[in-house]
Amino acid sequence: MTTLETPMDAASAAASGASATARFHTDKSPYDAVAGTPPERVSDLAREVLSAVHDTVRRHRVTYDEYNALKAWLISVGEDGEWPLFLDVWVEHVIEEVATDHREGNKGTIEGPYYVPNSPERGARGTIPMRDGEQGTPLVWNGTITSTDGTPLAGKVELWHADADGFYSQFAPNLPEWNLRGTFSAGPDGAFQITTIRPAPYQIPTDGACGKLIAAAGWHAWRPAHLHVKVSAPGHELLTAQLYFPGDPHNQDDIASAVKPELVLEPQVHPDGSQSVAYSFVLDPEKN
Ligand code: MBD
Ligand code: FE
Repeated sequence: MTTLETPMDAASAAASGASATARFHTDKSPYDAVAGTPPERVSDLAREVLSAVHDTVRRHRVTYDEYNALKAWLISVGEDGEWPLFLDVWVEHVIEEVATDHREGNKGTIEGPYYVPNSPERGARGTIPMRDGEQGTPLVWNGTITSTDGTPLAGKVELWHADADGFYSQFAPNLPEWNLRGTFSAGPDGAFQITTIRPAPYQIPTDGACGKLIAAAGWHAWRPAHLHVKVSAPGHELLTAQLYFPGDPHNQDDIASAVKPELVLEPQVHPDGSQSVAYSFVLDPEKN
């Protein structure tokens, strides 16, 4: 893929936001998939969202000063490139819930703003791209991909995650392009083994518009440490998920509301300090 032309001299909300917005625009037009939406549906959705806003204004007697602050803040969400961040943190979890509530296979969760397709291929057993001396606890992950009927699937696991400082390559400065991003292809037995490091808990940028809302509301900005995956196989529904680590305090109060008990790993700690974990995926056949 093409390198995103975004200045990133320092890890700032505007820089990671601009990268996430640029990344979103490199995907095919999001409008194409909804080109056939009837006006009645557009009207219903827009009306109901606006009614919810009107009700809130009436119930809380929202003032002109508050209305002007809202305008300024909404403008700054765009200026900081933080619409992907805002939507994925505070809205996507319900979209995902509705989109996947028919599934019998693995639970999934939100994608978030930092996925990049076509990460380097590492085969069925391999190490994710990382720097020499990459900080963080080594983690070896064994798993399989099967269909809901137990058939092994020669599927793919795309894995991406933050480093030990909580930074994602291509969205924070001074990281190799594909750091901690890799694609693993299971063999006919459905088995894969991935070597990586444990990521750190992740604080969403505090110096942009989303951070301003969090501070003004007295919330916190943390997500628990997590591994992002997309798991795919021919004839099966794409699974987008995140995996979490036990004991992370933010498993209880994730700012993005994306933790599910089925997605919490049970790693084993070895005498040398490294860790290993087993976690497998069951994919739902596509229905047509
Ligand atoms: C992340 O790393 C993330 O996974 C989500 C959902 C939002 C912001 C940053
Ligand atoms: Fe993330």
